[in-house]
Amino acid sequence: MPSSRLRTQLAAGLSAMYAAEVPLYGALVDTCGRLNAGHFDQTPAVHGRVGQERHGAVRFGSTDEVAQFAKLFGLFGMYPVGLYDLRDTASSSLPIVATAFRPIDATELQTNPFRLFTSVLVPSDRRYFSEQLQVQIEEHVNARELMSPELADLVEHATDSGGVSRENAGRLIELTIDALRLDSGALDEAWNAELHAISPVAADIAGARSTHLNHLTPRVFDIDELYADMEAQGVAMIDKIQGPPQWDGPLLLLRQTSFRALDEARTMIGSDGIERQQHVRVRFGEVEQRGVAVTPKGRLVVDEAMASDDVVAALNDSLPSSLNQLAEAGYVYVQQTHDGLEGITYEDFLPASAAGIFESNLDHAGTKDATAPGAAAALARLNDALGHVHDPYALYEQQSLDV
Ligand code: OOG
Ligand code: NI
Repeated sequence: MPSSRLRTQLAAGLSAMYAAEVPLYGALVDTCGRLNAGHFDQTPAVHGRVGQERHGAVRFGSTDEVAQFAKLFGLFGMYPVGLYDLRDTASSSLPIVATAFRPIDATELQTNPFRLFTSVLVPSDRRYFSEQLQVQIEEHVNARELMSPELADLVEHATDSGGVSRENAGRLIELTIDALRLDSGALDEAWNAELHAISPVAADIAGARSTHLNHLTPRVFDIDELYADMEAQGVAMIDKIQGPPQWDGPLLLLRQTSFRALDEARTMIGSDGIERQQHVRVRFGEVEQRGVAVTPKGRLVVDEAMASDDVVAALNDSLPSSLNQLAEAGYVYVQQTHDGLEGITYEDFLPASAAGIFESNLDHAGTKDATAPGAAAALARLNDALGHVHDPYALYEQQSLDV
């Protein structure tokens, strides 16, 4: 089976599963479809791609877990791109580094760009976890199996034989969806409370025996329009849209917003053996508008503008507003198509926005001792565990030459 077909089916299957479990996500997708249909200036090809486009997010407890799932995602034509460190991006406790699994060449991106923002906990970071807690987390994580034996076998078999056979495809997708479905089994109350006090994200990751898809994100043409429409429907959205705002020029990078994580009951078992319901917020829905990929030179200017009081004015003052001029001055990646010069779509994520999305769903900030030593090698360890993490800039560079 071509990996692009598998990826399209996986994205559709995950979306159906998530809509069944988180109905508000289904409503978000419907709203996106309705609003996108009104954008008559877009070509049918663009409508086709944007309409089915999604990203999701999963969180892991160790680099070994990420490496195991990297093999699985590879079967779907999704490879690790970019490294993100969220530990210093927010005032809340986010003991997290991340990468994103996505297609890496222009044709595969055009067929289906489904991506997964993939985080991993850093228990060795002393600003959050004591040595003793690190050992406990590692023991807990190393003792769990995130893949069923059947899924693990299918992955091994497909990896060894150079791909997924037609007869195994359906089962592989089914089992992958199962592995990413929230498990409603009872959790250890004391263990969860200990992790939760430090970081609700750490509890979500290491407090359970499984991982789960925590959101899916459809793409829209106009996120301001979407935001206003959802609010008018009475859906509580987070209070802002993350990322570089609309300015005089073409949209840059990525804008995102989300509805708050659902208040869901989970069963916890106390040390007294008694089961209690506890409220957690771990599943939400997000939406995004994607703009043009910027070069390292462009990124410096955007990041500087984002740090100023009036971001729109800063962008307008520091950048030319036409795509042509932006490309000529080396700020953005473009390609020459038969319709003329086109911006290359940004396919990745933004650490500040990611941290904002994480943070907006926390019920408390957790703790962080800024004076303790951080685990500076965490990004390098993630990179090493995956063998090779692609540099996003090199991929955009390649795309700009491909056409
Ligand atoms: C991931 C949050 C980051 C995005 O779109 O930036 C993310 C998470 O909450 O696990 O998905
Ligand atoms: Ni997201």
